[in-house]
Amino acid sequence: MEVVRVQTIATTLSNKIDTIPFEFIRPVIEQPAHTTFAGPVPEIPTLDLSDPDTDNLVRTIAKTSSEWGLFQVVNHGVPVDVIKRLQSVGKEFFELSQEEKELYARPPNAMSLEGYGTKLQKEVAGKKAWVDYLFHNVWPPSRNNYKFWPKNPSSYREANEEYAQCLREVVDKLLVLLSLGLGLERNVMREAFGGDDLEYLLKINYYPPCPRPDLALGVVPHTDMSALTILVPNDVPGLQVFKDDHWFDVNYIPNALIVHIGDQVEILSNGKYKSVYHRAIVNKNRVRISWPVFCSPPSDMVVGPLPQLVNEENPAKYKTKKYKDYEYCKLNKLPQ
Ligand SMILES: O=C(O)CCC(=O)C(=O)O
Repeated sequence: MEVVRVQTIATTLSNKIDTIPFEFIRPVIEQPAHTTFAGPVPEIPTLDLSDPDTDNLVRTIAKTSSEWGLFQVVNHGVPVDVIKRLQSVGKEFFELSQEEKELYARPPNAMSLEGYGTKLQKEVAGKKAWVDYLFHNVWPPSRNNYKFWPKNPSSYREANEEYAQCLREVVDKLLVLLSLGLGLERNVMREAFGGDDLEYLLKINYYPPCPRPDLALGVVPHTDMSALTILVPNDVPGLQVFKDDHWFDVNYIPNALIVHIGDQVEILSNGKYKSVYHRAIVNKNRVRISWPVFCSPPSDMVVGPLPQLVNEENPAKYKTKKYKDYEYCKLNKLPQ
């Protein structure tokens, strides 16, 4: 069965004002217009990785990872040009003809998430999100399936490989700071997630302009099943985070990396760090694009609360299981 992409629907609607198909209209309790916090947004911490005061970095990352589960990173060492190239080739891919994009379509019922236009989870009441995707692994090279990497533009592969290389250094630094923030040795988290075998899955979210952004959602509320997710958006805001019963906008900081604490870090830390509950809203006039990279343990890696963090007063709050079993339950909405 042919799937109609949101980008195609948006183009067809562009001459009509103020209408979107019924299946994109969220129930009132989910609609951004009714649920976005309207007052001054409390500041979500920013981590300056060039800060020579490691104790300060550790304190900041531990506090924001416990309170928000999200922070932005500046002076992270990923050159601006590398980010710009990643964004430029991704945008060019989505501007190709529909026919050319479909060459990379995720095969129906595939086990892997990789491919174009995929829908990750079944939604309640048949509702749809206002977004198209491209997913493919970017690290380690042995996990890359280049049939899902666009050949056009021709620099797509180089730009993505370059970005993945740079990101590895940032992720390693963040895992050290997160370990120190729990009073652990510096390499504990990195090793617990597989060390050099940590896997990086890139997703490009393409949110076309939406005639009724007040009624639709780009990505529905969720936490990430990864250990960490590192995201770069284009300059159109849209990411929102849920805290203290409110949906807050995450502000756009040019060239910053947005870091989500994922479920595996929450589990490993036995709940000290929080996996961030978040969603994405869409824009009336402008295309929003985001590039999250989900950094996850290899599928056979067993993850559970670290024994160093569990005792009689603090019993384990989560099951210990293989990452692939966690992923299966999460994708199929089964209890963990
Ligand atoms: O686009 C964004 O800012 C958020 C994307 C996201 O949460 C996701 O793709 O899982």
